[in-house]
Amino acid sequence: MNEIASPRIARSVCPHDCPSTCALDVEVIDAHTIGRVRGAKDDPYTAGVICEKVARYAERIHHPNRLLHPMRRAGAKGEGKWQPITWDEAFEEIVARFRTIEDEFGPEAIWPYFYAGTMGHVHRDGIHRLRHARGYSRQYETICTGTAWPGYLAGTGWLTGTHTEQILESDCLVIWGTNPVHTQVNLMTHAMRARKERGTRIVVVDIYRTATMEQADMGLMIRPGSDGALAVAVMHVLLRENLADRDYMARFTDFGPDFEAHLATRTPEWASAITGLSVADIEDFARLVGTTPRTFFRLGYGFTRQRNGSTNMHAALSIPAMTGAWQHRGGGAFHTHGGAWALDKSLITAAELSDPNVRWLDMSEIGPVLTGDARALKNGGAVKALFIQNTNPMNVAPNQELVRAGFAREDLFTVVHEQFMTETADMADIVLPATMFLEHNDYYTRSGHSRVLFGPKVIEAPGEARSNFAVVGELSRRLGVEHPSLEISDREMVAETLRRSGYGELAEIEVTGFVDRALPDEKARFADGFAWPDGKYRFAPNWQGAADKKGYQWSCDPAILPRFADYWDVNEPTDEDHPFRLATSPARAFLNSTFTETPGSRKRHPEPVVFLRAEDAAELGIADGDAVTLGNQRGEVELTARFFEGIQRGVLIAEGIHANRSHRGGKGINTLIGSDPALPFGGAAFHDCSVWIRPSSQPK
Ligand SMILES: Nc1nc2c(c(=O)[nH]1)N[C@H]1C(S)=C(S)[C@@H](COP(=O)(O)OP(=O)(O)OC[C@H]3O[C@@H](n4cnc5c(=O)[nH]c(N)nc54)[C@H](O)[C@@H]3O)O[C@H]1N2
Ligand SMILES: Nc1nc2c(c(=O)[nH]1)N[C@H]1C(S)=C(S)[C@@H](COP(=O)(O)OP(=O)(O)OC[C@H]3O[C@@H](n4cnc5c(=O)[nH]c(N)nc54)[C@H](O)[C@@H]3O)O[C@H]1N2
Ligand code: SF4
Ligand SMILES: [Mo]
Repeated sequence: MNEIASPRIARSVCPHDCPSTCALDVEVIDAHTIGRVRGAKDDPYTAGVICEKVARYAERIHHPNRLLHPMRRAGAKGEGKWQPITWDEAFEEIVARFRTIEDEFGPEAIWPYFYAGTMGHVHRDGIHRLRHARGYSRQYETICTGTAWPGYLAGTGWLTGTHTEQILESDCLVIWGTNPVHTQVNLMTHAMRARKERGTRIVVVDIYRTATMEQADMGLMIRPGSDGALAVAVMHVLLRENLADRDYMARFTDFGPDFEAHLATRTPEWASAITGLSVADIEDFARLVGTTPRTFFRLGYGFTRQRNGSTNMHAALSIPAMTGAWQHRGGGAFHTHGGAWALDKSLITAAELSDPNVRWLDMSEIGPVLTGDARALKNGGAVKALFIQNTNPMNVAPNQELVRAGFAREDLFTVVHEQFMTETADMADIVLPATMFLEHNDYYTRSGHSRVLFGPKVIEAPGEARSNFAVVGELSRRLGVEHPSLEISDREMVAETLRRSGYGELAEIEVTGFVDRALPDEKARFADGFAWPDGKYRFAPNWQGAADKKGYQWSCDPAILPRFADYWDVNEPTDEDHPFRLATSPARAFLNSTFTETPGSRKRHPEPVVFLRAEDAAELGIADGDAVTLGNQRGEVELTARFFEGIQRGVLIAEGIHANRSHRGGKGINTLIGSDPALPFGGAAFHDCSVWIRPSSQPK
């Protein structure tokens, strides 16, 4: 065990799956207890501001319901009966079951399943050591970034963009398909500062009047999934009104007569019918970005959680390539800094043991996978065991009826390593208690900005909780794995990874707590060209190039994709039986399903509600506050109706992933969402769903 430094204020990093990755100042009361958590003032990105849910972290880390001891299921699956066991007994049972399954069905019958409960690389990605060493099924990681990244890559060839600090030099900030007031507070800190200091105009593109749109100078409320239409109509106006930078396009893009002819048909009138915006709105937006060279496009994840989301990302990203905004400081676009880290994580993941012949299973398709869908199983055998860390698929994964049926299988052996008795842990055979970020060492990359930060262990873990790294290590050893990563501590793993990656020595890094990996400004803004061999941005997206760079797998025939930046009509259609479009946008005080356990967050979001227009409700006999049922071919979910005029006719918004058990009827919002892989490379279309709605009191 490492020695614990106990200063009154410890520097740390928020570990949650949020682009902000805030630098934190944590009050340490004693070796087991923290007090207030504050945003670090001396971190230029955090700038002293963090979200309310993490400011109250003491509620979470010292929560009375934290898991403290390993447990074995004592009743039927999901019945909630548990028997405490020792770690030794837990490991013995897991090893015995895994061995039997390996022998009988082969190693691919075991699926280590994880996501980003902690974003620390050592404790998040260390699970791959077990997978690679034993030849267990691989996980195709689509649930969050599967639609967003390919769209960006297909244009620029690289996942980087203009430094977010340069928002202070922008004259216009376009916040597109993201709701930073809820999901990334720092962006708002910088946006508001820019407006105050420079008069920066703020445009927000979303499908309802979000808390972010409330703050905007121009709010564009569009129909779900219609972003591509808005983007190409903006480009139509830019060309028509001579606002496109033709010199820039000739040097830095593949712009040509075919694309110009294509855009000639994408008129504002055409886009008005698809987006629901007026022609004047579209023209005003085009003129604003066309006459403001320093326009910064902050492109989010939300608008890509549509079946056509990848093409929408690419279309929106194409606007600054036409205006030449990339040429100016404070101009261009940003989605994630993920391409810039150049980390050597091979020791964390035991990359050299990875067998290219082992099948990939798509994490978003966990429902079909566990219920024996041959396509989802890649025509291989059934999954017989799950080892889960860092994620709560019984609540967050789409197509919940299948997920639930899968987890209920008697022949499935499920191990869940968790901090709380989540709805996934409820379905386990063995539950193992996990540490929280202040109880272990890790480093964190910041996707919304260029710093890599160190988060040291500052207090002792409660009960018998063990870290992900320790548990994977011990399980691997007991399964007979030999690997250098099994010989070292989490702190040594951080140090060695940073060293191998050329970041320097941890002893020096921990003095400030970070390394800045900002690319030179010109490189981040693609001032010397984009990341394709000819240096040119692709208005004709290079999907195969994106697939080659990231190992993406096609979920459709490449020939069906639009040739150029465009609106692609492949979303779930509405029809007479399913006339409403539902999106499941993020709630402010939850983070996916995390924080649904803390009192402060529950107070802010006491029950699952769905926003709808009073006019729509009136036609259906729904009153404000009524219990309503939403349904489609995948199932039914109950929520409380809330009238909201900041939403369009025919659209429903259910903010946040409440626990399934918080819904009357016990079915959560992801019951309604499809798990069919989004196009072209998979991913879940969480905001693309057609449903009916009726008062729950009314029979079908
Ligand atoms: N408070 C809070 N913070 C979070 C999270 C959370 O759940 N709660 N989740 C975290 C995670 S894992 C992630 S990946 C990030 C995601 O953060 P974001 O990038 O902000 O993405 P989303 O949260 O999915 O959705 C953002 C917005 O996209 C809108 N949207 C949906 N469909 C469309 C569309 O077709 N067009 C347009 N223009 N907009 C659309 C939604 O209404 C929503 O307001 O946030 C992280 N931070
Ligand atoms: N309807 C709907 N569904 C969605 C989304 C949406 O917008 N709408 N968003 C999707 C997105 S973007 C994402 S990223 C996924 C995220 O889905 P998940 O990855 O499941 O994220 P969380 O719900 O935050 O659950 C993370 C879990 O990890 C646990 N955890 C945290 N730290 C540790 C640790 O150190 N060790 C261990 N063992 N466990 C830990 C937490 O207690 C928590 O239960 O959800 C997706 N689901
Ligand atoms: S959840 Fe996001 S905004 Fe809140 S402290 Fe963590 S990184 Fe910062
Ligand atoms: Mo995410």
